[in-house]
Amino acid sequence: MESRVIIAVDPSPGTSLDRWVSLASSLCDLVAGFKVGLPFMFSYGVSGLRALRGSCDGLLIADFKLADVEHVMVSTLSHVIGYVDGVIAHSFIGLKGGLEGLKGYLDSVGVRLILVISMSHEGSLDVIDVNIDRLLWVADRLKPWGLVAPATRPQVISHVRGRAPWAVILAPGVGVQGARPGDGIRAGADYEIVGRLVTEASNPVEVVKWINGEHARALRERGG
Ligand code: BMP
Repeated sequence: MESRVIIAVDPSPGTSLDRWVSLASSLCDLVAGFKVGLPFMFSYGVSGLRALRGSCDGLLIADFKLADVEHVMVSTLSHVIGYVDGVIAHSFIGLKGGLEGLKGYLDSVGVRLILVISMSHEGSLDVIDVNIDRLLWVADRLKPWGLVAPATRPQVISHVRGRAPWAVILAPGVGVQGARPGDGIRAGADYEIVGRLVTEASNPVEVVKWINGEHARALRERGG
């Protein structure tokens, strides 16, 4: 079975790049890929991203949670676009002058767009989740490759799965944030994003093997 795990690489200050490059090499055959965000970019810059890319040929996702006007998002991404397979943006910025242009740019360079539909923290209920059907409308108009929905609220994943059968669903919140490995997959996600549960483990390889086993069980339980 192909792994459904995407590792979130979120270095705390002072961590060496070598640590992440060797982690990525050691996990490469066991995971679907890796996701980096602003902590990684501020710590190691574009050369760090290039080094991570070189350490594993799995999926590499730039998670800058973009939420700006089109030309600023495109200009931001132009620095990293040669090294990543996917990019995460917020869906609430809407289509005209925002996501339409971003999608056009990413299509032209063969990089996948992933939109945030709901987040794993409680604050997502304040604004984002009460507008979830509108955000799904944005996604439906654009048909990005992927959508983010929280493993911490599996009922939201089921809702997104029902409304967007065409989407690859990525579910964060597994481990430290409270969801158990498999919760997201069981609810209809394709991948679970896992950070500290793996990256702070004394034996990341064993933890990933365990998560892969839980995912296999979740897939059997959901019948797929
Ligand atoms: P951890 O598994 O260590 O809690 O990390 C979660 C990762 O998923 C982080 O990289 C974070 O940016 C990301 N994430 C999240 O936690 N909740 C969301 O709703 C969306 C995310 O991308």
